[in-house]
Amino acid sequence: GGGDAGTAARLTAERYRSWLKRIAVTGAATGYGPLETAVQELVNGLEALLGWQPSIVAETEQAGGCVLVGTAGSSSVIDEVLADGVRAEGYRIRTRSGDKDQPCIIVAGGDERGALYGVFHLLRLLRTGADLASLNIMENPACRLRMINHWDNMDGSIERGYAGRSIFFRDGEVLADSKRITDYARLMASVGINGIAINNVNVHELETLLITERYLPQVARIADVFRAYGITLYLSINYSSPMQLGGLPTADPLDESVRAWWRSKMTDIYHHIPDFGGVVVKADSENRPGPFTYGRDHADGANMLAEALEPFGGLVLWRCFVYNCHQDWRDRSTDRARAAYDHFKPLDGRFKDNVILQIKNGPMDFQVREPVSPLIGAMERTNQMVEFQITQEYTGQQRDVCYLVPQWKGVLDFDTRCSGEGSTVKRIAAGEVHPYRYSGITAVTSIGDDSNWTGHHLAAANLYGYGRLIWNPELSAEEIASEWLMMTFGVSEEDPAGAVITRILHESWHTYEHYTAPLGVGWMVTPHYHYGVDVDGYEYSKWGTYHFADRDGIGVDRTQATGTGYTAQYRPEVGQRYEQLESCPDELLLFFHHVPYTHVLKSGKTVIQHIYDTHFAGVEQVEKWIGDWRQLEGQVDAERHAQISERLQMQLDNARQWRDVINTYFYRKSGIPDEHGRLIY
Ligand code: GCW
Repeated sequence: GGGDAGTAARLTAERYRSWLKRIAVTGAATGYGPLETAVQELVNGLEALLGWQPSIVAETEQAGGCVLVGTAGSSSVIDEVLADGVRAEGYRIRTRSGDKDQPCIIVAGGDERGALYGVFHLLRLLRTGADLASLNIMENPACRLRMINHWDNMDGSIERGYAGRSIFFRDGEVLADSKRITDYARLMASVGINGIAINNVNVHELETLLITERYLPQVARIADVFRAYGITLYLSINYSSPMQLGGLPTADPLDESVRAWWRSKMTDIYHHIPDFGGVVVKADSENRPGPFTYGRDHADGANMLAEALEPFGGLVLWRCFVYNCHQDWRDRSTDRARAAYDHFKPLDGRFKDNVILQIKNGPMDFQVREPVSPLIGAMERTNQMVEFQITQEYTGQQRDVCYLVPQWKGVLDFDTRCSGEGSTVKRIAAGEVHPYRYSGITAVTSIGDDSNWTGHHLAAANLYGYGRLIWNPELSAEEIASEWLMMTFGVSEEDPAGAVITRILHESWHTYEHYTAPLGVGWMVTPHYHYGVDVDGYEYSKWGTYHFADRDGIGVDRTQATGTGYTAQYRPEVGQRYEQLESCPDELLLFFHHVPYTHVLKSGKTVIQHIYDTHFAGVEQVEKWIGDWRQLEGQVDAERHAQISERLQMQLDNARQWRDVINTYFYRKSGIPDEHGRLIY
């Protein structure tokens, strides 16, 4: 920050000028787009970041002070730089010295997408003030499918959206000409996203029509915008479309007329969008239609769509969020956490190879803390991808700060042991553990038409961080935050403002966990909204979401010995760690065990004292952030400073309410006072 920013920017621009005077491009003009986009982005980026327009020259004239952008096979210079290591969508950036006057920077893409990602990397280097003198960077994406799911509805609303209205739809229309969509494509491509499903997995009546002539022409225009940025478009579909659109009496996947209907439907879609990615399907889940109605299973259901998509190279992303949402809370034998594994594991080997099962990171539903889903990696012969949630449904709804990259990293680094030691989720998603034909990672996005995209300015770190992390899961949460900080606020962690923002981000997930549901138990939220506290809101309900707190203890017994047997869904090395009270990590204790309030944690505290301490600490943490943030007035631009202050204040109100309700509730239940005698109501 500070008043020297202008001077600093001028100096940086001066330093870079000699390197970036000209741009040359080499690569077959496929008309497909990303290479052209790469050049355009470089021109725009240089102008925006450094204040000049580079000239575009022919490859032969490049000489010094030039950036050469190209794709594999287009020139000997590019191929030499690419050498052997760069794969599809990867790139290499090298400074080539020894040229006549000045050296040249070469951005060589394994393909067009690679060239585009390479250019965005170069722009990132400029924005973060890197030295260009001896660049030698090679990057390949960790996984093949790097996706985003939107839960946008055609009336413009967004299910679980906290940043305004949809950028794609409004009042039943597709916003095909929106400039916002181009900006969004740029944002997503800049972190390597290559696939986007634009509509909600809950496909309602109007959205069912997206795959009809009424809307396909406009959807195709959105696909054009994304294509230029190397992003493939997908749609969520309604499983009973053959009935709703085709007038058939059934949507039975084994019925020949249904199969024929889908084949012809896919032909229509590909007529409009030749590189359509495929369909996302929420079937037999939370009252959505699916194959169960016809006595068929998920493999029958998915394969029928897969067969229709196969001739076009399309994919079926079949969600595994399948559980009984009409459970009787009196029934202690049913455990929602078990559902995905119980439904899908027996089907391993039955899915066609253009079906990918899309599995939420945890067995329940994007809680602030959950174990990793035991289904991940458990199916050797079935393609899988992991689903995260960027939109902060259960983690503060972009009113409260919650930097989720550390949570996602924990999931990606988790060793499932499904194929011996080292069978981490990131390697499964990369297709390195089982030889999946397709695999990867997707996430429910957090954006809307708010001017800052994500509602809370700091929530943008999650959107950026998601893309960076799934491109390279070896990046640390700190590195990602630091890049984001520099590019968003123009400061490093050493700057006073940068230091505060960094600290808030890094403390935020634990802070949110501290003042909300303790020790992995989850779900003490206001039903339906999922923001704010309601300890028993989901307790006597049909959703399978219980904490079982009584006067003696709390938690869900999911052990094999005395509980629901959920721990047996993990490989024994993993399951045993959770099964035994002694080895179960504190932060997941109540997810796996029902214990008395006096049970002593590994931390040395009793469960009840842990509840009190963390809830007081969580609020204090937010109070501290507010104090620190106030100090930055004048150091961060006024608009962002004010907006973040306002949201921190909302977070404080929320945290206090959680603290007081939770502490009071458990004090009344247990009758055990706080050791430190603090105020409990
Ligand atoms: O978490 C639940 C959400 C629903 C969502 C569902 C899902 C789109 O509360 O809003 O529906 O998950 O993932 O399908």
